Amino acid sequence: MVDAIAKTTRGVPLQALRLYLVTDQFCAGGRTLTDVVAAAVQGGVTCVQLREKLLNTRDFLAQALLLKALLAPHGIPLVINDRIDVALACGAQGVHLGQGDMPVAQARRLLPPDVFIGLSVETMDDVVRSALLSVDYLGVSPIHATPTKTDTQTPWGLDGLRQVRSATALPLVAIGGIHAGNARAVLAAGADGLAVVSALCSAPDPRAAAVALRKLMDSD
Ligand code: TZP
Ligand code: MG
Repeated sequence: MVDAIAKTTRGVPLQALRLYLVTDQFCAGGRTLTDVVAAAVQGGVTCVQLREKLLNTRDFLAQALLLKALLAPHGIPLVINDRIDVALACGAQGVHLGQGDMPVAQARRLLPPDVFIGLSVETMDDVVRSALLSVDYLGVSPIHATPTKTDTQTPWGLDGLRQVRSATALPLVAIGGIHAGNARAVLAAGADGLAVVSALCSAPDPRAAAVALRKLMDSD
């Protein structure tokens, strides 16, 4: 359940994790990420993660700075996937780490205390270990199999998500195969927020897609 004034450990309102856009230049087609994100923000996205696998460091940072300037006036946090150096250089509010990325303890030492950390959990062992880490939310990954990312562990499914929900008090952001057709079921299974790539980045009208998702999510 989401409490509008509930805060994560680093003071991030839970509401900020509610509709969490993860970028993918490939899904954006010929459009710039900045244009896609700007449209999705108009539609009600609450958090944006820059996830960039192809750009060199300089271009990654340039994209991060563009998004930071776009999001800051809306009070929407920018999260950088994996790259602590890029997060520090652009002044991101958050970092998202996978199980193969820099360990949370070392990342925590490098980051200012107010920068929040999200951690992907792919197995129940990951969830159990997260209890000892200084993380602010868990990314439950993937909920459903998705063509957007195929190098994943076995999908959690809704039953798996329910098990994660009962195993931790940390905020849960669900990711993987989430769209307007299943968003409410994922929330009902215990997610505090939904992270999506293709449902927004591939949408012909990312603003309208975000509006539709928010409408579904907020009619709980
Ligand atoms: N991590 C786990 S699944 C995934 C990531 C980045 C991709 C999710 O993409 P989509 O298009 O929302 O299914
Ligand atoms: Mg990663």
